[in-house]
Amino acid sequence: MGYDLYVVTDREVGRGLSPLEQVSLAVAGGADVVQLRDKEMSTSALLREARAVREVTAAAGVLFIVDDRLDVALAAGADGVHLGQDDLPVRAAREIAPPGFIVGVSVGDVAEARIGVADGADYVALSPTFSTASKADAGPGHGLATLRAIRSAVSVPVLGIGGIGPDNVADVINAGADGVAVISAVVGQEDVTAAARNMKALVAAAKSAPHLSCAREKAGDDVAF
Ligand code: TZP
Ligand code: MG
Repeated sequence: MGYDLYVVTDREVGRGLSPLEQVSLAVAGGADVVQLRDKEMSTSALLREARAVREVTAAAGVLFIVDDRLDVALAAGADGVHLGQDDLPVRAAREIAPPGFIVGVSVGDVAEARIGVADGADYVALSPTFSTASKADAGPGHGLATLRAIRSAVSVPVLGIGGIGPDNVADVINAGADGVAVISAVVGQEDVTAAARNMKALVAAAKSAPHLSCAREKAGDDVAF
């Protein structure tokens, strides 16, 4: 299963849609992975939402990741957890999680990516790839050169997250990303399903275009394509 289009829920950006509604609409548009990310809900409410998201994603064969909360992810039967640099350490999550459980980690540079993978991360996300208004403390974007460097440094899937939309998604794939994780480009759009379908098609097009395939092979070089 791929990571081409990884959709993250957000209460504010999602224009009043519940996380479950955001997930359902994104899944209808072909999201490959969904992440339940909600920092406001009580733990019991988050678990209820996660269990409902689990049903929708299981029926569609879509990977389900919970942000931050390994306990909620395990209790809901999610496929994995996504951890930041200040969250439960990847190594600790790996020790608790059952075999096959996905542990993803946000990284800001090559060193963090290498450590994440050494500690057992199944994928890394360059966070933020570009600057974004969707995460208050995201800081400035690390850019495509860092993405290329991470791509050549680790062998697990690499995602871009932060500031990615229809206009720059091909650049991110071209720099060697296996997929893109987005909030506003999908759940912030009026037609969430159509936005997901469009982003997914743009990722697929970038991956299949011959000159971009060539660029992907060379990702990691300091060459401008
Ligand atoms: N982590 C790093 S940037 C970000 C998260 C959750 C926000 C991404 O939102 P958008 O709207 O796709 O820039
Ligand atoms: Mg976190």
